[in-house]
Amino acid sequence: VQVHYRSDYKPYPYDIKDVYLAFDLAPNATIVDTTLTIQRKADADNQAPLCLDGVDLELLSIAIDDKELDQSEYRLIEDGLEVLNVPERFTLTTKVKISPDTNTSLEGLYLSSGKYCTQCEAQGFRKITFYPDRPDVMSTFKVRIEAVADKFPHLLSNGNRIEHGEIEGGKHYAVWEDPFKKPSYLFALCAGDYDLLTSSFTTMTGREVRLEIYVDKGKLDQCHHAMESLKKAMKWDEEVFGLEYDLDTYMIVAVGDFNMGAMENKGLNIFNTKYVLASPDTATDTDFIDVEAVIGHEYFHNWTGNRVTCRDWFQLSLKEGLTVFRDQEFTADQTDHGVKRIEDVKVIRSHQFAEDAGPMAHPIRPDSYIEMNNFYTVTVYNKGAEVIRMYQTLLGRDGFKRGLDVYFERHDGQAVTCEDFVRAMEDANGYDLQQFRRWYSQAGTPEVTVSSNYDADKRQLTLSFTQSCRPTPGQEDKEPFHIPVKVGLIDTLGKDIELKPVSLTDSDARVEGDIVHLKSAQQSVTFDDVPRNVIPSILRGFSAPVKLHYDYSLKELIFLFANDSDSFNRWQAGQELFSRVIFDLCEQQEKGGTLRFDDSVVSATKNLLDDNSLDGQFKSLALTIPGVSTLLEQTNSINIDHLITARDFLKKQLAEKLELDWLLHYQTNRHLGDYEQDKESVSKRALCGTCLGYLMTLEKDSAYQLALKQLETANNMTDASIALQLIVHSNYEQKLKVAEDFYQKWQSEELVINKWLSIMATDPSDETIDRIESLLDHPSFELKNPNKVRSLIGAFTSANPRQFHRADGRGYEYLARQIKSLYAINPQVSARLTGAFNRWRKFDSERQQKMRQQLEVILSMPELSKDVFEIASKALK
Ligand code: BAL
Ligand code: ZN
Repeated sequence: VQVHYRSDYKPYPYDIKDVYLAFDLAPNATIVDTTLTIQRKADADNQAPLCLDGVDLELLSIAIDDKELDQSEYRLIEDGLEVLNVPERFTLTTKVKISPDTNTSLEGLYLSSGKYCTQCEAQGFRKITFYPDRPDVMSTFKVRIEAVADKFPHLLSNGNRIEHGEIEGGKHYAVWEDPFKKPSYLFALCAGDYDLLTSSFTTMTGREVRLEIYVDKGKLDQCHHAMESLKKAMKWDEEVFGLEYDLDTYMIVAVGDFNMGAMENKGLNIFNTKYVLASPDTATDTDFIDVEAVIGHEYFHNWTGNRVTCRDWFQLSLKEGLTVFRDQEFTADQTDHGVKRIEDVKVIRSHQFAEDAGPMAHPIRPDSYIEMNNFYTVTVYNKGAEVIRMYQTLLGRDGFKRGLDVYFERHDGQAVTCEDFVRAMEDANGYDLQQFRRWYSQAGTPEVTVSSNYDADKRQLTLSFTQSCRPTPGQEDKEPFHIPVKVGLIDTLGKDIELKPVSLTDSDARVEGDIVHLKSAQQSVTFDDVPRNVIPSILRGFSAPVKLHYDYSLKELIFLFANDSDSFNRWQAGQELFSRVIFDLCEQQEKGGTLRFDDSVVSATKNLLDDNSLDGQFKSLALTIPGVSTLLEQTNSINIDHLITARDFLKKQLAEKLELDWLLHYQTNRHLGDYEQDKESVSKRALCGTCLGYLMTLEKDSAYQLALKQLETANNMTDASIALQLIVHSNYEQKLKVAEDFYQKWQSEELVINKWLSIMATDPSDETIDRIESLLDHPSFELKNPNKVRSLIGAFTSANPRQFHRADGRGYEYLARQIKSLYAINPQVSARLTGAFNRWRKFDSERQQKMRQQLEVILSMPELSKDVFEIASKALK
């Protein structure tokens, strides 16, 4: 296998001045005629061969300046084509045949559910035609599409439609021109019979943009939220960043078979239906927010990704980290900043920290890859967004904005690097980001340990910090990071005191406002005028993506849980409190004896539940015990049975001891009138779900009846799906009947059935593995559909720790079997699933051995895709 290295970058020796593509669409024999106007770059070697990428293409003809090449003049090589001795300026025409109907990888051009669709990022364009398929080759595209008119009334590509008409034999055509230069990964084509929702948006300079959303027939009533979200995103980007849309039309096409969430192709976004379709009946409150966020994300890419793109794929975080940050800010502005921050950090803690600690650990700007698709990761995306957020923390909102302005001024229309971004931030602000650059080059989660020392005579509090970062594959030693740590000091009444830092020595950390700048392995800061018994609140707002260690007493955590003015740290205090109880219960199990924990944890929980000043969504988050994957990241090795038992024990005890409280809050927040979607209603539904979740652990008939009633009377999918989940995950006798009724009711709504599949797959009971085995043959399941695979198999491996990690190894065997069925069909999705084995070293020796065995089984599969090979082989290294 070939490993690609960032350090090997070389500019492409030719400019592709323009591209003309003509598609004659047919399921097994689509013909693609390509004409490229090519010019050798002034500084390129005049002997440089013309190298084009191409995969699964049948070459029918090739010509230079209309002269057909004979076979001695070019060479078909693995995954490409080489033409030697080309002139300085020429046109290259190629004709290839491809088969969209049999393309199950969902990369390149594929036909699914009777519609043609493309996915070209990262390297799918090479499955369409021979081309330098790399992001630094930018060109203007003109595209002609021809197809049978009745089956494919809509023929779409990027930019503006400049021509269309009928042709003989029941066919028609359309010609599209995109005036903006773009790399091949932003090319898109869609053809099919859709329903269309149109609207328009007037930009800040008064231009009228036509907005179009294309969906499967019959789904029009489910796209209004997406349309409203698009308008909000367009407005928000103008207001917050001064960025305006640049084409006359913005199109979104929703497809059911899609590897990613969505794709930002210039002027023609292609979306997974999951992030377009939403109605209260079929989508949860979370789905509504996710749709808005992903619509925003793809829209924001028009500037951060399309107008300024990546020089090479190692720079992916340049566009993704930045765009995730932008979509996070957008959602926060539409919803609630505190709640949004907690939700984003949960992803970092449960998934990104796991990636940093495993065999696939990589910096946000990776140094090498075997398969680029494996690097669309939580590290590149979400940690990348945390790095962008730190710029804003260091430079302030205005400084960050100034940096972005310089970035766009300098690089509009270019393919650039993360280094270019750092320089723009530095130059715009006169700020030294030399050490900050280590966030781009070093993998792993930094750990910050803090201790405090109070000098009563001087009324001074000193915080001493150390930072370190464990080795990751290929990076043994790490240099200190520049870490902005936001701190507060809270007095005994629960109020923040004013921070008065005293500078003692040069080695002290610099303090600016409430930010302590850690730059060395060990540093301290001292604050003046500090009363007795002040409690530090550290890493407020999760100001850096690090693990923080501070030895709080139980009492201090409870105090922070009740008082911290920083809502993130208030939530965090509760999470740490629950985690501490759980790990303590694990130790008790090691020793034997009855399990117990301090009553103060119960009263802290009750106090939070009863706090009328708090929003229901915050309460719901604060009262949710950390999940198993988050807990796993807090320890190096674990007895998974003990961990799950401890977590269940804590939840059940809190349920029992506060039974009347959960019930009271459930009843007072339960809304029985018409469905509303305002913030208050969403908050109430969230809190009700949490309360019902506690009550259901009691395994009482009264709780079952409550959940059943909620399911029966629900006038929205939020209430229905949580009730269904709680019933299916309980020991309620009739649960399978309830599940079957739900299936019958919703079988025609694919996205609802995907929720149903996930709920079935995450039932912690021992029968689940047999059930999900038979669900593979269920009419609702389809191995070729990534959403189904993720809903059933992905949910089982990532959200059913009890059954996936069964001591008998059947969970692991199940996964390996599914990978075997899938890797030839869809390499990308199979590789994602394989990642479920990444943390095998954390478990007991029997489980380790069983997981390793399955990884070996996977590696021995014939003609294994390089996607899966990379994940499985790195896991075993
Ligand atoms: N560029 C791939 C999909 C996304 O991040 O928007
Ligand atoms: Zn993106």
